[in-house]
Amino acid sequence: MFKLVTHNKNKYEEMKKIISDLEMVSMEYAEIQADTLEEVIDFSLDTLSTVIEGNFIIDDSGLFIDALGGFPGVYSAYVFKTIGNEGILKLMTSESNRRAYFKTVIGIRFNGINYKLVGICHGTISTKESGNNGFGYDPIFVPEGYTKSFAEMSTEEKNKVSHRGKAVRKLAAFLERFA
Ligand code: ITT
Repeated sequence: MFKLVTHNKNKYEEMKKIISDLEMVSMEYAEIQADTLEEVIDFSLDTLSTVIEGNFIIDDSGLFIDALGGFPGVYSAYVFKTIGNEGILKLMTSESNRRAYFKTVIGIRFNGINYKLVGICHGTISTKESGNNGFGYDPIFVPEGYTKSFAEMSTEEKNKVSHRGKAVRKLAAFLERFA
């Protein structure tokens, strides 16, 4: 069993579909303020290693919107809690460039060493929310090559193209080889 440290059950459920050998350690931990997800991951792996025994993984993700200079990016959790999807759609009113991408960085603490795996999914911000599946920004994000949002997809369908799905498949290969 490999430990995923998160307080976000949705992340765990998506990952568990790809790596069944995953255990959720439910913990909300403070993150540093930094310019990149990678820096946040490095810091979190180091601090968590003082309280979590043995090997574990974490996931830090964000939505990067072109027209907003990459916002909400590393602030995705806070922005979702405060202005939410409605607020993002308002900021995007009358914006014709709707390109955006989701990025997941998976941090692995393995035998005392930090590793990072990245997954990116390009797409667009829709003009209204649609769908009830998934979580977070899923109702307003339409992945490239699709006409429906992540929230209108099953977990399996989302995993096929999503940032997290891509990063978790790399994690599966890592674990198969080294764990
Ligand atoms: P942790 O305990 O794992 O940190 P979190 O929810 O705080 O859980 P993040 O720090 O990675 O997670 O915050 C990213 C935010 O971006 C998160 O709160 C979601 O609202 C959103 N998000 C992340 N992945 C997403 C996805 O696959 N689809 C939609 N929204 C997502």
